Amino acid sequence: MNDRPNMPLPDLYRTMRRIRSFEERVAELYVRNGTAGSMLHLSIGEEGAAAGVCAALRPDDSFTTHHRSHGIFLARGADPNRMMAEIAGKSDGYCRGKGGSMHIADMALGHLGANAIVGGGIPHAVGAGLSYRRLGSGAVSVAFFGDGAMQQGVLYESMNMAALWQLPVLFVCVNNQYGMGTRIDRAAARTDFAERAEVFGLAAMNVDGENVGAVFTAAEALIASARAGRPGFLCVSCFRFYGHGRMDKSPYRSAEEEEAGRRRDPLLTARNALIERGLATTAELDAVDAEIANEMDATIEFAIAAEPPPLSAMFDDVYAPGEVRPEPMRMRLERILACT
Ligand SMILES: Cc1ncc(C[n+]2csc(CCOP(=O)(O)OP(=O)(O)O)c2C)c(N)n1
Ligand SMILES: [Mg+2]
Repeated sequence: MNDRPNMPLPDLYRTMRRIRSFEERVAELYVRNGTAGSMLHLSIGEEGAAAGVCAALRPDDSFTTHHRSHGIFLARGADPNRMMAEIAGKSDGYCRGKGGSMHIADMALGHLGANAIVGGGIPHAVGAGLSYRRLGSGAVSVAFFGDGAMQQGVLYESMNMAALWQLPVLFVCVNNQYGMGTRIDRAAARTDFAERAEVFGLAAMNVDGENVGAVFTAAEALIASARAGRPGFLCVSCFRFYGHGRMDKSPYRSAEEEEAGRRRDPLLTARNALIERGLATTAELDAVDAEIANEMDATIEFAIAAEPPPLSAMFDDVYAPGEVRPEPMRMRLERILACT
């Protein structure tokens, strides 16, 4: 664990606990048939990446994420009620229930959008970086993505452009070792990702996501560098504790691999470090966990009680005001049937 005096380890622990607790309730909502759609990607085991990087951001910074992103937005300060409502497809959600788990966005907190296309959000962060540079705003944009995106051409175009134009951008690869059922060493010829980013001229680091303090320290340095005009790349290695999505029982991983992976638990490691350093007692940390469990329990009730968006609002916020909206399916069918 890192020893920097300004490292907010108790806060980082709290953020990670809030993410895990929230994700456990997302799984519960799914089992209770309360989620909109079946595609849910939990980030349990990956909390160190979200908490460590987001703690190093400024309020005016922005970010884009991949599809496994509830934790990143929570670490940024998202309201868990509004997030759970979005996952449940309710109108109290961040995108009025129309984005769902994989398409949450919120300009107020600088969330430029989660994206279900592997690598899809990366160039958006570069675009944001370009605008910050031209406006001289001093802000940084972060692109979060999985190791699957390391094999996508769009990442390399984006890294090149960011390096060439010296944009305030940080690329963060959350390397959970798998893209669905494919282990990284079956998809990548070389798995040292910082080495790849370095040749583009980025300031690049690999860090162990089990150690949230190390993630924070690395992110802080790389974000400062990006702000000063040298973009960065951070690869955070971690283990996805559960399947790719809620339907995936990970048949491609052995019980031994799962057990060893789950021992790399960033929460447990931070908890032990807090106790060893005398920064918190077991009882205090148990109280933090219990308080967070209560807060997150309430998100399920909030999401279930919230209203779904009315059918009449289907195209609101989807089409620009004044734009011609598509003819509703029923009217279209009636028109076609009337002609026959
Ligand atoms: C361009 C593209 N190709 C394939 C898919 C299907 N797909 C969805 S998630 C995923 C795996 C992504 O793995 P990774 O980037 O490592 O993220 P993780 O799920 O591990 O968090 C794939 C192949 C997709 N969404 N987009
Ligand atoms: Mg992955």
